[in-house]
Amino acid sequence: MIELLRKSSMFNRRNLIRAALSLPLVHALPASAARSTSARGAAPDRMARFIAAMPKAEYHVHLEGTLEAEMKFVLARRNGLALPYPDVAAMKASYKYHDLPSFLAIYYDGMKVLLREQDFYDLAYAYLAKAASQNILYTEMFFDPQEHLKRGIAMEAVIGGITRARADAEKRLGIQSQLILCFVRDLSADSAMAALDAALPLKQHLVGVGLDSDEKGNPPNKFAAHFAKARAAGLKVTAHCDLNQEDVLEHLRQAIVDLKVDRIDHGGNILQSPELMALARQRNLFFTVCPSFSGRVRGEGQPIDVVRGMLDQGLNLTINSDDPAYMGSEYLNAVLLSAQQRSGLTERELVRIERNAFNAAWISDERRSHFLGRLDDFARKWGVEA
Ligand code: ES4
Ligand code: ZN
Repeated sequence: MIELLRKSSMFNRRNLIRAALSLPLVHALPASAARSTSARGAAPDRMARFIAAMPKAEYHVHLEGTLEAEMKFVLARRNGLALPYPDVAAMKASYKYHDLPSFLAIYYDGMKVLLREQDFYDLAYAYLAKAASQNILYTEMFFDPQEHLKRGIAMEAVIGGITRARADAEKRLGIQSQLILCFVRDLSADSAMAALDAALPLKQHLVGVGLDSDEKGNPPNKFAAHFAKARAAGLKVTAHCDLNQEDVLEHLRQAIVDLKVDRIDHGGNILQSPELMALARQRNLFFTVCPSFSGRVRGEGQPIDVVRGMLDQGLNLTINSDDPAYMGSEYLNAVLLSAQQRSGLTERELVRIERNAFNAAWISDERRSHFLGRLDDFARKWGVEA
């Protein structure tokens, strides 16, 4: 269990000493983020305990979206930067968005405190420690290097810090992870290619490339050459098809048919296309759904619940936390519990979702069997039939 902070100020002696010693900033996480789901409420019920104890995997988490306000203050101070908010509460109160662009503006502004290799280390280690504390055995994490290159930070510092944190987290906490470089789709195609070229010498630290940020006017095909080059270098390919975006069905079609991606991030609007659903089933495609950000497809009639809809349509969905620091500091256990309540998930369906998650991993068959075995043991112990 992660120790809770006793002082409200993040600039207490302990944190300053920790920063000076370059120790992980995991203890700088807010109490709400550090508390496990099972600790919520006086008498945690079986479902919360079930979700907390279940072996899990996560694929749709933007590392920069795990940058908690508390850590922003620590890093800003360490890097001699001023923040436009007097304290953590005021900063968190500013996290108000109503759509993807208004969310992204806050998210990109927030990451400006990340300057040095150690900052990327601290960011990644804090997320991995949080994930390990929630029984996440394995995660593939996104990062947005173009935003950091723009601020003059070297790709080696970004990937180097995250890679060092991954190694330490595996050694100390047992959590395994890989890294996915995302192209920021609303920047130019040249900027994305420059990022890919800067990253390819470090490709042994990456498992794949992805596509995120503002979708309007930025279809997957804009990145056909980038995806082809990444594939030729041995990397996997995934793409966001965020919910209810302009031309989202065409974006899904391009991703699935033209680019033949290995996975889809979000993708809930596929429920509006029987043809694309048939293709996704045929291809055994996995979807990384984030119900905190995009739980319902808006169509002609009643909004459709994505989690329930995908399960009932026999699509392979996984459930993920996306940008937890900007979504009420809700990490995977809390996200799963909300989804369980909202979408009426049974324990059996929750196990099916995590089985999907281990099947979605870009890992060897041996590692996959090991993780699936852990999940089977869990299901047996809790009396849930496979
Ligand atoms: C994102 Cl939810 C979402 N969609 C697209 N791009 C993103 N970057 C961070 N979170
Ligand atoms: Zn995302």
